[in-house]
Amino acid sequence: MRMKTFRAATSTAAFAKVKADLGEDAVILSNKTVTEDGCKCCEIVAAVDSTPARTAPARSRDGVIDDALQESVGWQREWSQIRNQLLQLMKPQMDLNTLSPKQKLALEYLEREDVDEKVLAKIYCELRDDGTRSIVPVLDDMVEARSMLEDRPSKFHAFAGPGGAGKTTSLVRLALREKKANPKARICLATADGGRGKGRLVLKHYAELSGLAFREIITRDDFDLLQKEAAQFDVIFLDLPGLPGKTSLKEWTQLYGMSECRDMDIHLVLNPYYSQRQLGRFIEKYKSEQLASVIWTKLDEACTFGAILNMAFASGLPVSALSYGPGLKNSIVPATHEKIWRLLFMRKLPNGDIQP
Ligand SMILES: Nc1nc2c(ncn2[C@@H]2O[C@H](COP(=O)(O)OP(=O)(O)O)[C@@H](O)[C@H]2O)c(=O)[nH]1
Ligand SMILES: [Mg+2]
Repeated sequence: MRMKTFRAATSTAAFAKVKADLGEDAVILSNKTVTEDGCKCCEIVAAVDSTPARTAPARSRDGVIDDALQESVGWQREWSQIRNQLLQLMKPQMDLNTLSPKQKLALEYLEREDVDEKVLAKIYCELRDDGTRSIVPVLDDMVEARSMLEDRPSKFHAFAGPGGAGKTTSLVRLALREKKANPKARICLATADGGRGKGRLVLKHYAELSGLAFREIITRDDFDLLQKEAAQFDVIFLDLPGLPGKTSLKEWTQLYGMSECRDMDIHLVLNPYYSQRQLGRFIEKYKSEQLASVIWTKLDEACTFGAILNMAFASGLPVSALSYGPGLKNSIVPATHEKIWRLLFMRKLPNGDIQP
């Protein structure tokens, strides 16, 4: 067993060092806040089995490709073949002419919006036996629209997602909206994204300007403390960092002691122009019982909106908010079915602008 101590400004940064140095199999032995040169930082002690890994013999270039095809992507290839065969079998049955002209047109619109074949097949199956059936209730059953604060009164609302997706901006905007709607609400903005500094400063700035409390989470000790003082707040918005490399949300929330917090909803912030495969990756990376909704941002930069339907179908997650501009004012709204259908069928943003 090889043991090593790592220090960094946040647990996220220290954890990234552990992974880079000791690899994926490293076990965390301790994780605490320490003071170094007068500044708080995170210290992680990690260990790894010291038996040297067997190094693979050098391979020719062709050998490397053969290995790759046989091993890592083998099952993907197999699955994709099975999937294609299934779709081929279904296609003759997916005869759009069996639908009413209105139903057919609606399905063609969705196809234009990059709605996935599996989703189209499901809608087709729901419609084909009843020419009078509108597509709207079928879609209503597929995507749930749920307002974050009204429908699930959790204390902690954490914002997760890839770097640059719009987590910090959405958090600030939703917090300011809540403050405006409920001036007496006791709101806390907390950040666990100390790594690159900018998001942290944005939150601190808006918290100070708007009279909201601000807390910084560097290690699990800070989160423990915030949980202890949670009773003095009505809602705590928590900004999470973009997770490095292969780190999953579950792994990360365990590191900070957040995975045991029963009073926490995590919202996944995504843009509609991520590819279908990328969204599939995110579903894996951010899988968690605490995951409560998707916030769609940068709608104003997208040209199709099928991803909203595809993601709801693949993950079963409701949509809680729609963001359609970089500004802080009038650029995010709670999601409703009507707003989602306007995006999908008319490319109409919540502010009425039509996307080209
Ligand atoms: N056009 C547009 N820009 C956005 C939207 N939401 C966020 N942004 C911008 O995207 C950039 C990254 O946002 P940020 O909240 O820092 O992302 P984070 O890394 O996920 O926290 C910033 O420049 C934001 O102004 C949106 O809905 N539309
Ligand atoms: Mg941020």
